[in-house]
Amino acid sequence: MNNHNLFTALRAAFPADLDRTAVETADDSTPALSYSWRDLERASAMLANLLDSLGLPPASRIAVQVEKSVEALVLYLATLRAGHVFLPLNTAYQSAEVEYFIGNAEPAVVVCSPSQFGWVSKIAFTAGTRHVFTLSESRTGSLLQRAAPMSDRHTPAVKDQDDLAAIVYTSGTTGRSKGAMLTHGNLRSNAEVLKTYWGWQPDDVLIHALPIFHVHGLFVAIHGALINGSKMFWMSKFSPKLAIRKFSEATVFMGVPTLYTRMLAEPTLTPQQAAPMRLFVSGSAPLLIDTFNDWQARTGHTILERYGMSETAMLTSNPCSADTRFGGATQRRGGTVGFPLPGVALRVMGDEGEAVQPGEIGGIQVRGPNVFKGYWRMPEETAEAFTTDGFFKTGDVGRMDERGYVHIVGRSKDLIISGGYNVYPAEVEGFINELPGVVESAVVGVPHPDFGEVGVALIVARPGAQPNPYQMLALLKTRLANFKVPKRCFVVPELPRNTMGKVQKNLLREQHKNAFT
Ligand code: MLC
Ligand code: AMP
Repeated sequence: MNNHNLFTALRAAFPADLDRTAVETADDSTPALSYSWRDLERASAMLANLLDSLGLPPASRIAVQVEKSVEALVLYLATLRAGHVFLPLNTAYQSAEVEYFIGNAEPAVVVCSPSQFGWVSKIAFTAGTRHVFTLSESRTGSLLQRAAPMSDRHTPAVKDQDDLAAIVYTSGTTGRSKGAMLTHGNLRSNAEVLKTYWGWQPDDVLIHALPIFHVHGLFVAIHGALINGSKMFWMSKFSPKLAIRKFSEATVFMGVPTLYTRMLAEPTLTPQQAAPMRLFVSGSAPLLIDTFNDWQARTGHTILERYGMSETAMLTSNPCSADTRFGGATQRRGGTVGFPLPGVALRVMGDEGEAVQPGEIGGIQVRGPNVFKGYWRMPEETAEAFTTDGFFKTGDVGRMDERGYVHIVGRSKDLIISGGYNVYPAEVEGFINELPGVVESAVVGVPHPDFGEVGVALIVARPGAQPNPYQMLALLKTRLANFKVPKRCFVVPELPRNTMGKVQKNLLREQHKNAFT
């Protein structure tokens, strides 16, 4: 029987010489550590054996909220290998957020940082999780201790294409997060398409600078390197100076636009320094045309912008080399996210569900082997997200030009993308409205030179109350992931509303558009 376990596809791409370096850490403050392909093979077997020894039901959720480390990468591989479902959680999430995810996903195992064990384990045990392990960025904690005596041989669990590999939570417009269920087939097909479309070379080396709890760092970057048997430089935290230094030993870089703007601020970014590099990829948020042009001028390289989502992995990409489907187009165009990837059907639809004329703006819908299976335990939300003919409604608004390039022009979903992280105003407003002295609030996204876009909060106070904006933001930081906390807060007499009583967020965005520029 054919095993569709994603791990087996990644493992099959490991180089024949397992003693070569697979991952080398790259951090300013600590000496580099080197992990061979054999290390990844053996360590993932040991962790998979540990998971097997727990006697978990098949496809148990393994929730992981840990700092970035190579061991965390190995835990991801081990989860796939043992046939369970990886559930990554942003380390910025606070207790209310973690409580929701654990309550909703009911993981059999939770792995957290040793410093967070107290509150995370309390939440997990209350929700019925039987096993809570710890893992620190410096390789300490109960997870590795428990795995140490385990065998370093393990036969990967047999999986079907349609079996779940991961659940990635995305916030919803109503404020309730939804777990996007991604299958082994979704992730494998996307990794294989990108390997060809981005022309991965046998000697490519990736600078891995992104967090590994979201699609970009976890799937696009890790799968891209592993399925090509490529070495990774592993930065636990992005440092623009160090990334630029590493250009001399690498060939591929992937980042959100903020990473590019931060590197552009470094005088060491020169054409000579960037010369060894082959490919710079940007995604997760709109890349400003100025950043695209400045990067070309400063390095001689043209950034390849692509577009994706947690629910779908990658959907479109600018070409890396000739795309025969589009007349042999090779040009990477700024301000576009390129062509639908091979195998991805993409259409632009009007409000009444009709296809718009070429070049016209509408809602982007997609279908393909990469599109997720649905939202975890949310059949109604899942049904609403798909059309009757099986296309997923992305919530992004765009157009396809006459040459076939897709342009994202906005979003129908009320979403702020800040430094590549998604912030749903409804969720933040819910937390603000519970603060003392607040009647109601509105959160809007405004331009920001570093994060691209950030939230600004407008608060209406209760009669007689005088909420202090700084205290409000400080309080929010104790309850919400810090990247979701608005960067500014203003107390206003009232919120502008239209005749239907709906808050006119476009007016608020206009009023505050220069708050940071
Ligand atoms: C950090 N802060 C942010 C923030 N990141 N605020 C808003 N938006 C963000 N993205 C806060 C910090 O909490 C801190 O707040 C202050 O800003 C300054 O922090 P910093 O030290 O400058 O930030 P840093 O730790 O350097 O992080 C910035 C960053 C990081 C850009 C490196 O945000 C990052 O790695 N972003 C990548 C996100 C990503 O991987 N997205 C992919 C999603 S997948 P304070 O108040 O405590 O000082 C997806 C699908 C697809 O979208 O298509 O790929
Ligand atoms: P997430 O839910 O974190 O997976 O975020 C997915 C969303 O990020 C998409 O629906 C888009 O709105 C946005 N996105 C991803 N890539 C791009 C891009 N290159 N340009 C504009 N928006 C993007």
